[in-house]
Amino acid sequence: AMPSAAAYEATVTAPVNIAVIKYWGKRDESLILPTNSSLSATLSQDILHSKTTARADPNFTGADTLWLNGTPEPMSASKRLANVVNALRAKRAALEASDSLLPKMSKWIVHVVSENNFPTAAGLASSASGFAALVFALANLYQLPEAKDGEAGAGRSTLSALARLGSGSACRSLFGGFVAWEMGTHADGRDSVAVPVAPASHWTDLEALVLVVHDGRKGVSSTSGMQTTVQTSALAQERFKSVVPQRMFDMKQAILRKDFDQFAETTMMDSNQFHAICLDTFPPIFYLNDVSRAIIQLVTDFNATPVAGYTGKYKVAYTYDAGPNAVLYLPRQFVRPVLALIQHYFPAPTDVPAADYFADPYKVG
Ligand code: 2P0
Repeated sequence: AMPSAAAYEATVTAPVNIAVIKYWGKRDESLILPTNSSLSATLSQDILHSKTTARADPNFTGADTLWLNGTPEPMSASKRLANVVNALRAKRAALEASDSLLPKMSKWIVHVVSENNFPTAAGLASSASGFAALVFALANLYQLPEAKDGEAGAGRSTLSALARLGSGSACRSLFGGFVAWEMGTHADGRDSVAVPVAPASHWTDLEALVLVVHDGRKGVSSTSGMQTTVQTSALAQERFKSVVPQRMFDMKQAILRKDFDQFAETTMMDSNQFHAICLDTFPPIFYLNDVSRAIIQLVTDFNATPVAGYTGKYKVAYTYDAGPNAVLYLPRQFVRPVLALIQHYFPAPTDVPAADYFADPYKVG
């Protein structure tokens, strides 16, 4: 009988990130290289994360398989999924080639189980945390040196480039806190990686609120939507060239200085411009709806209302991704008043349990 070889397994979690400088446009579709740099804040993993277990076993037969929220799918069914797994397997094979004592895990079938601890009905993209968790789980399973690097090490950025092959925004979920995705200049994508700007502990007063306006699937997928934008929008070309570089600089400075006014203004203007280039796309893409726009008006009015003892220009900032749901960033002192305003102007529908309507605020983590 064959001696039974050990199986290996690794379990990790990865966080959700919400961009404050938006990624929208690719210069290379297969390597997922962006037309502009972007920057995000990570939401606390205590509340929102993808949890992924990867297992390699010499006795597994059949195909590499992913159970995503319980549903099995061969990993070869998705080109992006296959690209990510193949890239990590190649890194493991290179390690094995240089050290004959290592188990030949790269030859074994892998099973991956991935779950989000937030309902898809939260209206938050799960591809970012999902691909980040997949890459980190496989890197740990394969005991890659990059996986041993903490968030301050270069290994994490190297892994972020592999998450990028799954979904662009996923590269920003390999870190916590405030994270830049530098677009890079190389054609092979080696410098199109995520880099930490500041850890979450740097700015503990900043909170995020997720306002679910509509929990259905979006009409136009990000991948095809941004393709049409790059092909048809002249305004987008102006954004890539003349607007985003300065905003990346301003945003990093705002975060490092914990300057909420600069952070808020840049965040809101960049959300507006992202939706403007969607409108400038032909045929146009509409992600905001009337409720989204009413929330923008409410935030604008609240910011214009003086609060005794507060000297800042802004008290809350909105941002919207490829859908109608709002994410608000705000200093902790304004969480209660803003939630009270939201409840007043957008009372809970009678068919939604109060606990679902009014969950805890999300910490930026
Ligand atoms: C972002 N979004 O920066 C922007 C803002 C949506 C609006 O990244 O084609 O799902 O997989 O690279 O990452 C959504 O795009 O697109 C996105 P692919 P992805 O968060």
